[in-house]
Amino acid sequence: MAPPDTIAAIASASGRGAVGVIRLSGPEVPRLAMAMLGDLPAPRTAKLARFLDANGQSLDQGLALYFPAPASFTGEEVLELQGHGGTQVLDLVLRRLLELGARMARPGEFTERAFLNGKIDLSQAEAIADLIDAGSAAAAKAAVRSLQGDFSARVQALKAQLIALRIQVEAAIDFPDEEIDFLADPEVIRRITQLHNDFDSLMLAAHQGSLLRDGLHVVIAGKPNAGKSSLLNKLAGDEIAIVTDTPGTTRDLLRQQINLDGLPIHIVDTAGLRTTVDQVEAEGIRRARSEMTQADRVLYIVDASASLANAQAASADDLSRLNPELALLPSGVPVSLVFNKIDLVGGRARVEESLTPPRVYLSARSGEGIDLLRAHLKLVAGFKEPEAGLFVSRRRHLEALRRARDLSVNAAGALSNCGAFELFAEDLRLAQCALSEITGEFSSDDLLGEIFGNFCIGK
Ligand SMILES: Nc1nc2c(ncn2[C@@H]2O[C@H](COP(=O)(O)OP(=O)(O)O)[C@@H](O)[C@H]2O)c(=O)[nH]1
Ligand SMILES: [Mg+2]
Repeated sequence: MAPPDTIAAIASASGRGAVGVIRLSGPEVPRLAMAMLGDLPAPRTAKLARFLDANGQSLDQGLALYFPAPASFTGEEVLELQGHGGTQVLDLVLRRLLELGARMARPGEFTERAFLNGKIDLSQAEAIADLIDAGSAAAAKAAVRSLQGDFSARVQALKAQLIALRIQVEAAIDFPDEEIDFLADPEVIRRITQLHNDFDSLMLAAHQGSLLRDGLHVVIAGKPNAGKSSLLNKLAGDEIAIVTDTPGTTRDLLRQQINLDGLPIHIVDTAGLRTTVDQVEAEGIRRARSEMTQADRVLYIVDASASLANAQAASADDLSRLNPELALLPSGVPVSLVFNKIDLVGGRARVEESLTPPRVYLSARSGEGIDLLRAHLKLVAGFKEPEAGLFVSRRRHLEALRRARDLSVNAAGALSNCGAFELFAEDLRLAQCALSEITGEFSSDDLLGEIFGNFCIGK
């Protein structure tokens, strides 16, 4: 492989700021520092320096920090220049560095180099992006924990358990005389049980961690005038959607993100479902439907005052007779029924979790029952109040964990049903590979490109 080149980027946010940071990483750093500063600063010591142009004139002055390889963020030679945070002055310094032979860094390239040089594993690299993008304090705290390696450590612990079991069974394959002992060994049974318990608890924690990051995608649907846009506004605490009593007001999809005690909820308000000759409205309805297929949950709003004389007593049959659109909701997407406008029928705000689908009775106008809907959303997401020790994780991690867990359950089955040692060992090996995908010991270039491509430049 060709030796890495030296990359440079403005690492601070774009725009005007008190301080602007330029970062450099690669083997050419000492030469570039000499040219730019006239001197190589002492390692890991802040040095006040002038940043020079080709003629030795000052472009700026600020602090220079030099981190010799391998004790740096990327594991390479690193120089950080902290100058004034104006767009022009930062550009001038950056341009001079490019002139001297540095190359503009791609998004996430510093972090990618840190990963490739073994400074952090892949889930830690992802945690850096998650920390920067965190939408709530809880998500930020969880991302820091992942960055510090809490999640990786739990994955590594599972891997160690898999390896210990493999060693034991492979010994039994090599020394067939001991087979009988192995199967009856209470230690092996105990280890398998322990492994499955640990998988379950890590998956539970990872699920919470991915909720913190990705949240719940909720689509509000229903007939025109049921109060969908009013509900969006109430949940968001703002007048985001236009509310009128003219049916068919909402046509475009309206998106809004709210935060329920750390759980991000991505809400989409949609055009009311009905048959229409209006082309624009019809397109809105088509988009509403397609949005629903991707939702984690559809809130189907029923106007309790119009659709049903007595919403409280409505049976499932009444409901589907009066709301034929209900049958058209995409299958496989969980639905909650929201009976709105209870203020008009003198109803009481409440929630019925045990019905299928569950029902919430509220008034989007008065706000009565909105707290019940919020609690309902947290419940259906399986979200608990963020506890200490939570870490952030991604869908990709959950999938890999699920695959590894299923393989280890298979393995145990193969062992207890037919004493198939080879199958057992092979399934455990595959489970181990699945876990390695999380930390990045096995990862395709495509995956790396996707992960680091979503970073900001300079990170
Ligand atoms: N009394 C009452 N009126 C409501 C309630 N929610 C919405 N409305 C009214 O119903 C009409 C339609 O509301 P809107 O939110 O635009 O419905 P959408 O077409 O489903 O988006 C408006 O006049 C709202 O003020 C409610 O809870 N109680
Ligand atoms: Mg609307």
